[in-house]
Amino acid sequence: MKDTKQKWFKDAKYGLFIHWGLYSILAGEYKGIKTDRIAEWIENDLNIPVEEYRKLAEQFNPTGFNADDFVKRAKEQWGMKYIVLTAKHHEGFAMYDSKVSDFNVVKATPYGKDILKELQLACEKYDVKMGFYYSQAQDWDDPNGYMHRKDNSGKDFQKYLDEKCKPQIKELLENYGDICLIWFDTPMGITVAQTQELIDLVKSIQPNCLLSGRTGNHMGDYMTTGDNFIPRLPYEGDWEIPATVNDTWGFNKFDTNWKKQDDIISRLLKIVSRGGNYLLNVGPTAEGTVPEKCVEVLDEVGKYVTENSEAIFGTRPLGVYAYEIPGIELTGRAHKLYVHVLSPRTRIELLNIGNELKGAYVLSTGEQLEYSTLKCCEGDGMIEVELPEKLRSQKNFCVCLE
Ligand code: JFZ
Repeated sequence: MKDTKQKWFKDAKYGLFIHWGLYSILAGEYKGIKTDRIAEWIENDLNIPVEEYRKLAEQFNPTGFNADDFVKRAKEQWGMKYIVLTAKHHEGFAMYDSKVSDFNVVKATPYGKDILKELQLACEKYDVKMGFYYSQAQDWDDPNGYMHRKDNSGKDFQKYLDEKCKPQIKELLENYGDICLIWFDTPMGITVAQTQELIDLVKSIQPNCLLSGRTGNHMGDYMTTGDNFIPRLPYEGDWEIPATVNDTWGFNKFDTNWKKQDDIISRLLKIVSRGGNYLLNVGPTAEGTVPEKCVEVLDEVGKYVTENSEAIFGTRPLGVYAYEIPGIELTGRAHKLYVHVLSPRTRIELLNIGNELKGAYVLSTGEQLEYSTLKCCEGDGMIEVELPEKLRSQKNFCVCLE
């Protein structure tokens, strides 16, 4: 079991993942050929020569990006507590001012500004925690970086670690304020000793910086589940689910399979009730904006999250999964059970969660509700909350039981 021993992580519940890089320019298509996989993998999947891929940097000019708006929206409108940007994805391109490699946003693009720095300043202004994603093993740009499903023989992986990976991580930890976590990813081919080198480096600079479950060899600080995976039962310890709103991470102009707001709300609550954090991704366009449809969904989810924040943030996992009541999700903290009503109903019936109740009310308005309890035997029983007429046709509200 992994324990971060960090309250912020246990309380955070909902964060924003941002996959953004040169792949956002291609947006799922290269020379008329569409990729049938996730968009940020296009270089690897369509075998784009490194020299050609590098040239994309000359087109990267996201003038529509405004870090301040972005972070403000994530915090105030979407209700998210932390942000994780791809500082370097598998493509090897740094979204910050790196002295280690010129293949970075400041040196190689007409934009010329340090995106991570802009994000850091906005995160500090709005009091949002910032972390970054860093692909520690795969680097398709570096001659010694790992490449998936390609011939890696003859590469000097340690050289890549020593000359690019570690120096870049050092830069990132020294120049961008407090980093809440590093999202290392897909530790292909990395040994226990090499993983330890990375961990030692990170902790020597920022001892409180957490490391994702994909740091390698089960040596991260918390567990990272498979993408979009919702466990049936609570997991022990601290964990996080990386997830998409559509089916890709990096922007793909052909992927319009946006999950519905109700689906995202229900996923978030299932994850929260089982003790995890939901790291939900947006893939900005090459212009630096988030697709309108995606914003609409996140805005709607955000309304629920901000109206019912007490029932989400700082809650602790429940052990009542026998109660998979259709249309209801439960979250809780000491002496409070939050009943999230996600489809219309006339009453809430809960079996075997105890029978002592001090009150029942609509969380967002404080409106008191009629309830009754039934005692079968000691410690057993039923709670019934009758919903008033006007609430019976409604969904997406939360009832607090004290
Ligand atoms: C990785 C990346 O390759 C991908 O581009 C994206 O960044 C995503 C968040 O992470 O892909 C993975 C890695 C591990 C699993 C799934 C996708 N997994 O263990 O299920």
